Amino acid sequence: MKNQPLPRRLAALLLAAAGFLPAPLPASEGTVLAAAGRAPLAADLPVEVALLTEAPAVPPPITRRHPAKVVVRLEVREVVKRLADGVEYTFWTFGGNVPGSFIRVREGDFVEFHLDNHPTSKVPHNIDLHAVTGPGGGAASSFTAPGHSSQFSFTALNPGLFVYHCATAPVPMHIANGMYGLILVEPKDGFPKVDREYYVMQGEFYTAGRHGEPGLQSFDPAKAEDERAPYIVFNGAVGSLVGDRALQAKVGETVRLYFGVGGPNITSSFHVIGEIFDTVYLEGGVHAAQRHVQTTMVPSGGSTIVDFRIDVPGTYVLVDHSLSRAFNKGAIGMLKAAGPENPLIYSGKEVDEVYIGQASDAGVAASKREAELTIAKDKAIAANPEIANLTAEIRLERGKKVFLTSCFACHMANGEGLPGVFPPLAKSDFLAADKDRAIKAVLKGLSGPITVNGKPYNNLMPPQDLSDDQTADVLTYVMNSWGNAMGSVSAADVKRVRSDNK
Ligand code: HEC
Ligand SMILES: [Cu+2]
Repeated sequence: MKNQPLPRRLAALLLAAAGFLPAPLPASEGTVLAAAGRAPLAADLPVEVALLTEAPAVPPPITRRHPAKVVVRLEVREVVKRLADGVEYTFWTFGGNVPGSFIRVREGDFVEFHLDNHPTSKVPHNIDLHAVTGPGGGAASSFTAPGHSSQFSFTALNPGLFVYHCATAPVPMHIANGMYGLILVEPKDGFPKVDREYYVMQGEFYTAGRHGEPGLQSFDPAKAEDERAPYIVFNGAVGSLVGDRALQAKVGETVRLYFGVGGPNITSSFHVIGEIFDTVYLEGGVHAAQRHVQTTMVPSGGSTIVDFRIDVPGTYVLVDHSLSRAFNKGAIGMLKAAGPENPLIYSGKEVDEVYIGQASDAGVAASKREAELTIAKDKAIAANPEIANLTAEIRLERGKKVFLTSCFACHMANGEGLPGVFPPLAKSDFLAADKDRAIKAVLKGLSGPITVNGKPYNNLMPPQDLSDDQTADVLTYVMNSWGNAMGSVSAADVKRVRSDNK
């Protein structure tokens, strides 16, 4: 999804929305109120399903001029994704991405909020929306165990741009893993129209490894306590707004950024290099409180709305102007504006490559080429029979060790299982028939009636807490032991099955 061009993504979302949004109701706010003769009750309100978007897209402005009951469905998912080139992290997300899905409602709307926690989640989560008036902002009513769903409602009394986040203990850890997003409560009469709206959020990641250290990184609680973040980024990853993923605009257009800071700890000195914010809605309030601003301070758990007009073409660079964060930790993004030059305003020359370093076109091209070469190298190594044999042998020995720790208690050291209780892995037709199903059994467990080599089993295998590599190794071992010759499983296979949340 992340790599799809924006317009296509938005178009897909709009199409999806068209299918389930009810036709707009003719009633104006006045008639709804008058018909009821009192403040409208939720039951009187027309019902809408909120259209949620993935950053940097923003749902379209609300055009209705009356309150509605808006149903919001947000799903928490724990997913492994890219944090930087070669670096991965297990993100805890509202909707599958960091930041969480953008929610847009109108002042006075009655919001029926559903929080689903995907069954593959490891821990419970909840949500505290700063737009909610009431203790905990929804947190107490939304505590949701994996595989469960909870519901609460609130009236969006105050317009503005609000942060939402998980508030399950340890709260800083849940937020540091990516559990934050923005909810916009549009004022009754809306905001002034602009040509483009984008969603950007800053947050920091406390990885065990240093910045750039490759591999799957774990959360480091000591670094979080000391606020020593190796990564400070926009939209959940280094480079999520550069190269092909840069924000787009044209000369003469007005752009609005809905910008928030998830934190959990670090305040942003938000700045766009080469632009001046024509209007800043300070702290995400609804008053165009300041004009002609260079840098605006955004607290952790806070937001801002900035509007500016693009006068000359080129690349505008979004940064946290606490600049080590931009140039060393990742807080750098781009807005690319196409259109005719205007030498009266600016005499020209594109932003200097030396200046933006890795985020420049040359840097982005280098990253892409590096990724291609790494794939080519892995292919070349895999194609070398000697290396391939040694790799396979290492993998079998490693897999045997995993088997002897995690599987043999039930499936027995010789893979024969236990009649009627634990099915055999030796010569198992069930195992041979479907590799992905076997991976899934190890990752997510298996229960219910199955038939193995003609014999029925109806028992429960608990999920095995193994890494992608360990899972690949143990299954490869199983598939090549006790007379089995069923091929092999790679870490990439496991990763694919793990992230396939069905
Ligand atoms: C606590 C006991 C237990 C452990 C530990 C266990 N399993 Fe299982 N496994 C089962 C049971 C029970 C079933 C059948 C589940 C059912 O009836 O639906 C099963 C089914 C399977 C199946 C599919 C059926 C077949 O025979 O082909 C595979 C493959 C499998 N296990 C592999 C593994 C591997 C690999 C490990 C170690 C990483 C492992 N299991 C650990 C109990 C266990
Ligand atoms: Cu959480």
